[in-house]
Amino acid sequence: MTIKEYLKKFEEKDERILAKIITMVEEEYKESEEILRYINKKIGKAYRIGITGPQGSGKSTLIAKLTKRLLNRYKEIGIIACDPSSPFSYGALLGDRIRMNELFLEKGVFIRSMATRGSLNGLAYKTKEVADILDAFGKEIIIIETIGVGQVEVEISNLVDTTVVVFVPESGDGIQILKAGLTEIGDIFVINKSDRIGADILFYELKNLIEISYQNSKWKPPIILTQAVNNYGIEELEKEIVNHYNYLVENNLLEEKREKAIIRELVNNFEKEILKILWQNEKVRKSFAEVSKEVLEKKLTIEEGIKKLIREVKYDQ
Ligand SMILES: Nc1nc2c(ncn2[C@@H]2O[C@H](COP(=O)(O)OP(=O)(O)O)[C@@H](O)[C@H]2O)c(=O)[nH]1
Ligand SMILES: [Mg+2]
Repeated sequence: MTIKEYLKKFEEKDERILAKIITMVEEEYKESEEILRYINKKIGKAYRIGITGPQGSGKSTLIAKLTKRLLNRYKEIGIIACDPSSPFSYGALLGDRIRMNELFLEKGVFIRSMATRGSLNGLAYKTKEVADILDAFGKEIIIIETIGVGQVEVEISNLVDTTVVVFVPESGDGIQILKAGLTEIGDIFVINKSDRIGADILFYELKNLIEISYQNSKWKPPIILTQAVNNYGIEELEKEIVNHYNYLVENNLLEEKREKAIIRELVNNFEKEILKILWQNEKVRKSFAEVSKEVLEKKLTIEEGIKKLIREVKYDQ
């Protein structure tokens, strides 16, 4: 099949072709650029929700239950699960497969697992692109699951409209991270496994931290106690997601948030490419080797070495 034929079937909502298209982009086939250009004008309709938190906190279970509820209102839902070990196609992520199993049978629900191997931040390498493809395909809601406490939340919050941060009573680390100031990421906080002891204490601890961290923010994130396995609290989670969506729309923040994220993406990728070009340059590499030697031999300080390198890079232009 030619790429044109693929895209035609994509247009006709063929989910097998959707899976194939995702693989082509994920694995950087040569058609990838044409695919991304094709979908570029079709994105922006889907609402994107990020669910992040420690491994085993119940994210997949929550997503399965939430999706069931959302299906009362939406026909097309896409789920991306970033797993640290291996991609779905290799048979890993069995846990997620079992928990989300019932969803596989639901019409309109498309689940994709992505490996995070090799990526630094717990986010799979092409997550944004895959979300864009699902959006262009016609998914109305896209849910992205990522593991992690810390940097990952920052990354995921750049990709989605609403970020849900999940804690469990035993995840003490999470609170430490929050205290370290990485808070203003979550739009909604969830304490899952609230059937366990410690949920109340965690609730008040979180509440205090959020009140401080978000005191200058117009949006005050709610904290929801859930028990995903028992389907408890899911209705409230859905309600709060809708509240956050309404807040963004009523304050004209949705477009702004999305535009900022695109520009951030442009800057990040531009910088990455510039670095690549820089290190591919023979002269730069040669100067760097020379300067390194001089620095090691104490002929230059590190500062002097950098100045010399910058002079040579500039001169090279
Ligand atoms: N006790 C209890 N266990 C839960 C709850 N929600 C999920 N679990 C269990 O926690 C384990 C990890 O769940 P999973 O959804 O795979 O977590 P993930 O790694 O965050 O996606 C599974 O055995 C779930 O059945 C809950 O509310 N209470
Ligand atoms: Mg999971």
